[in-house]
Amino acid sequence: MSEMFCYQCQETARNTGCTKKGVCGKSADVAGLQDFVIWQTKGLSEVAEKVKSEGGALPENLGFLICENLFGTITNVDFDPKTQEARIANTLKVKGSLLDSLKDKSHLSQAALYSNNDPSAWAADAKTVGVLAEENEDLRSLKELIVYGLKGLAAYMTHAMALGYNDGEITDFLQSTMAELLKEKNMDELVALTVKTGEFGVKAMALLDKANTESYGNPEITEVSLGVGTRPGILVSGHDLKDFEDLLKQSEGKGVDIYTHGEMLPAHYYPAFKKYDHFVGNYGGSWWHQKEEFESFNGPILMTTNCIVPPKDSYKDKLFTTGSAHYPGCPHIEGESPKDYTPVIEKALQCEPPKEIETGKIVGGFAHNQVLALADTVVEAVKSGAIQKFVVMAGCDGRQKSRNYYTEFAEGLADDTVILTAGCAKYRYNKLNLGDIGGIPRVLDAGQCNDSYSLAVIAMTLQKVFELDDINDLPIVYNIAWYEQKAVIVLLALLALGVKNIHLGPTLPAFLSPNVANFLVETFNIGGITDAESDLQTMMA
Ligand code: SF4
Ligand code: SF3
Repeated sequence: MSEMFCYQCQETARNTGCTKKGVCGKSADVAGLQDFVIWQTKGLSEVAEKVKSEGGALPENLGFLICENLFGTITNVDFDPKTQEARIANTLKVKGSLLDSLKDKSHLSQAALYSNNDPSAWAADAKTVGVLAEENEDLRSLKELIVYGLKGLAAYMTHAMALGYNDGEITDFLQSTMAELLKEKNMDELVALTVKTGEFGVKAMALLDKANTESYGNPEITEVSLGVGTRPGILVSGHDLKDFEDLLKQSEGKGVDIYTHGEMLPAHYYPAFKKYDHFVGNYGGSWWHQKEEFESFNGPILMTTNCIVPPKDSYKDKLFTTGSAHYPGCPHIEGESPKDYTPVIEKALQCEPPKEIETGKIVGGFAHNQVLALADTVVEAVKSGAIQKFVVMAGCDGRQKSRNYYTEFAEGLADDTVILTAGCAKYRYNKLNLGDIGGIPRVLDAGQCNDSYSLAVIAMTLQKVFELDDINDLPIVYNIAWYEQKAVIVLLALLALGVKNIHLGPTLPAFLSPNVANFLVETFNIGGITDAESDLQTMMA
């Protein structure tokens, strides 16, 4: 038996599965503990369903606990065996007290009844409860597709909850679906559950959009500086805007500057953050460049979520994690908002200012409200033929060389096309000078990966304006890059909205069995990618 098995991300070994150590740097121990977290979260969900059926009460924070457990197993979020163990211990505790409250414990699964509190047993027990425990490759494929979608959904819910927004219907769905996955299911039932996961993905992204925009205003067109100032800096990465806001407030007037990295870039687009003079720019590119960029930044880094790359010693003591993000040996900011960021600020004051690695500006802030404010101009440009096509190039970036494809594809697009983007995939082309069409930039960045919701809102609005029956009749091509599980929920959400003909790259997920991949091709006409030149011809025809 292999030491571990994980195939949840695009960079999985040989595009089949990581079996010794993750390509991401995850150890076999942590992989096993994460399998155990998922298994026990299913067990807890099953017990919770049973308590509900008996009319019993559930702890108020159960939805949050399930979200946190799922979030902590997403690629590049939590590399620390200690925190994975703490998640398991807490899950067993909550589950234990729910079990005690049950009148009838018959017909419960092994996951529901498991009660061994000894951490040394978990790694061994994890061997029998991981991905490969489901022997049928098609059932396994669909079950994992659902779990990965739920992981992404849970991450978005965690961010919404941090801003005080919740929706019991969504957390109930998470819980009941995790419980359902312990039951015997046939293909049709799992397909139905997959579709439903996508529908709830739309709801979760809409909720997070509401949370972000009601808390911080609607994103606006914004020029973001890429250069550096003369004061020491703090670099913030990941996706959590609440953490970002707290740090901004606490660091004001302290003699430090705040920069964004990776998926935090869209923080610049929110009106509420523009008032901070010490919020000065974006430093570097997408997540996988961090080893060089975190080193040359000189100051501390705050990782609010994924994507963490195992750090170099040169900045390990300056890499602070918070929330679900953890890395062994890196300092962690504990607690709930407002968290105390004093250690990060103090660390910054001992550091040199960042070393400049580029200069210039990029433009973003084209979320739904801003684009719809420009709707007349956009619609006119489409009607006049100045804009022939939109290309949705949202999703993730990654290390693989083959992702140069996305730069080549963007460069090769005709001058009358506009790229709609969200997520860190944008770093493959957002610094190219692609110009504008009558004042409309040719790259419209809506924000983080969850802001793919904005792209869907824009598409649905255009569908109405042009009075089309089918969203697929719009002049929009979808060429999406994926890496981790948030992209899975974005994909399922787009399918739930009726979007067809999506191209997914740079490779199709290893967790899609040939039959499940065929099903997606036949039902939704999902396709892969080839090379930029050929794809430009076929997709843009
Ligand atoms: Fe491998 Fe990706 Fe799993 Fe990491 S998250 S172990 S790279 S499949
Ligand atoms: Fe990027 Fe990790 Fe997915 Fe949020 S930060 S899109 S890869």
